[in-house]
Amino acid sequence: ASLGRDLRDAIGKGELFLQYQPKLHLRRQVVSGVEALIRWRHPVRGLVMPGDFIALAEESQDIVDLTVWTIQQVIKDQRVLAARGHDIPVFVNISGVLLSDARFVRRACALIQSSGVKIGFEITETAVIRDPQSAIGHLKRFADIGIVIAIDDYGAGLSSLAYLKQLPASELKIDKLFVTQLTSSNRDPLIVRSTIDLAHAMEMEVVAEGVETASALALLSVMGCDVAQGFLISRPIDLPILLEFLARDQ
Ligand code: G
Ligand code: G
Ligand code: NA
Ligand code: MN
Repeated sequence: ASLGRDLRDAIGKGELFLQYQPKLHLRRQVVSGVEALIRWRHPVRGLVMPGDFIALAEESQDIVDLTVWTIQQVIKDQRVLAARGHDIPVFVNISGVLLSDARFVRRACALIQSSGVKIGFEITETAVIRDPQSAIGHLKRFADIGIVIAIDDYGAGLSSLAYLKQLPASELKIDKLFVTQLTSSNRDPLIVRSTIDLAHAMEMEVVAEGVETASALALLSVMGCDVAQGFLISRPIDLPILLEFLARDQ
């Protein structure tokens, strides 16, 4: 059987689940948000990672139901976090195809607005370039109802400063491509520092992804990076483990 066909049933069968990766605020030394990452417990193939099924879901339109399910799950889980005293935004990755889908935008806004929970969306610039007018308009609607917009994988895809300056984003995530070898590369530190300066000039917070070493974390702090995410801080983890991690963190 094909993975794509199985995916259609996976949501109803409860085979999808979320893990959460903390985002550490460097000056405040607190977890200021978490990113939700989807996984699929396939009955035959075992654990399937999003890299192996998100593209299929985008082709088949199953991405709509998958993302609505993710938002609903995140709303439940964010309430659990808030009840334990961790009222921090949970970020959902939003596929580019959904940014020009007016029906999805209405559903997502309705769910999130009525929930009252803190949610962010991570979107790539490549997604915006596909249909800029529509994407930028929809992102403004998200931002207007309090959804935090983060630009994901900055520097790794199709990028245009002409669009970047129009996006209602408050967070810029530097791609891990520039971060994982930060302290052993000649050019990565130059790229990271100039990206931090650019983001700050546009009044955005900067998140470095792919922070794997203490030396990278130290250099990012010196460079004025605001938030760090990566295996050094924590791998993506299940909600109960996240709650333990946050309890230790206080
Ligand atoms: O967790 P992992 O490193 O395997 O994630 C791989 C990719 O899958 C990342 O690019 C991430 O943005 C994407 N991804 C994870 N969860 C979701 C999701 O819920 N929706 C979408 N569209 N992409 C996701
Ligand atoms: O495209 P996106 O940025 O959403 O991808 C997130 C992916 O990056 C997740 O699959 C996650 O498992 C992975 N990831 C998170 N932290 C690290 C890290 O420190 N190093 C590497 N190599 N990958 C990471
Ligand atoms: Na992401
Ligand atoms: Mn990313």
